[in-house]
Amino acid sequence: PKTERTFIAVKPDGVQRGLVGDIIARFEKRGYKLVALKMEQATEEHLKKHYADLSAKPFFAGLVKFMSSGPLVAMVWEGLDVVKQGRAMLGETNPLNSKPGSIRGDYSIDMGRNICHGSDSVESAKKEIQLWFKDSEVSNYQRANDCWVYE
Ligand code: DAT
Ligand code: MG
Repeated sequence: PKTERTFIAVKPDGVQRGLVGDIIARFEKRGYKLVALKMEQATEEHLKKHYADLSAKPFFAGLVKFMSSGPLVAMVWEGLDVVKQGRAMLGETNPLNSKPGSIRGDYSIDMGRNICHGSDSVESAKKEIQLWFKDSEVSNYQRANDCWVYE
């Protein structure tokens, strides 16, 4: 359970707005462990795979275009319940429904500029991590302070 992993991305708007450090800091301070990170300008082809479940939606083309419009920061975070907790830390899909204290609730207004992505289930996290990272790009390491994060 402590080794559950989730895929978190700072979208191109979050990168442009200088929010990468803040978003990383929130996961670090919570106690989660960073196991993979890269900056990448993803292709539309890649993003169509990432958002395949949404391909029938009217906003799909615009979403893929926006997500490919600049570099994003892709990450894998590890820890207890990190998929669900990560979603809670991001806030709701619509920033207007996101509570202050969440990333979207603190930094965004518009659904199409909600600055971050997080896997919505353990299953989709597995798929997304495989889509964005090679096995060799994900680090396995022990953190010396884990005994101060987990009982
Ligand atoms: P989330 O990113 O919270 O997992 P999602 O997977 O349903 O939300 O949709 C992916 C992204 O697509 C979302 O972050 C913003 C955009 N989006 C979702 N619903 C939308 C809508 N009704 N209109 C415009 N953009 C939308
Ligand atoms: Mg989603």
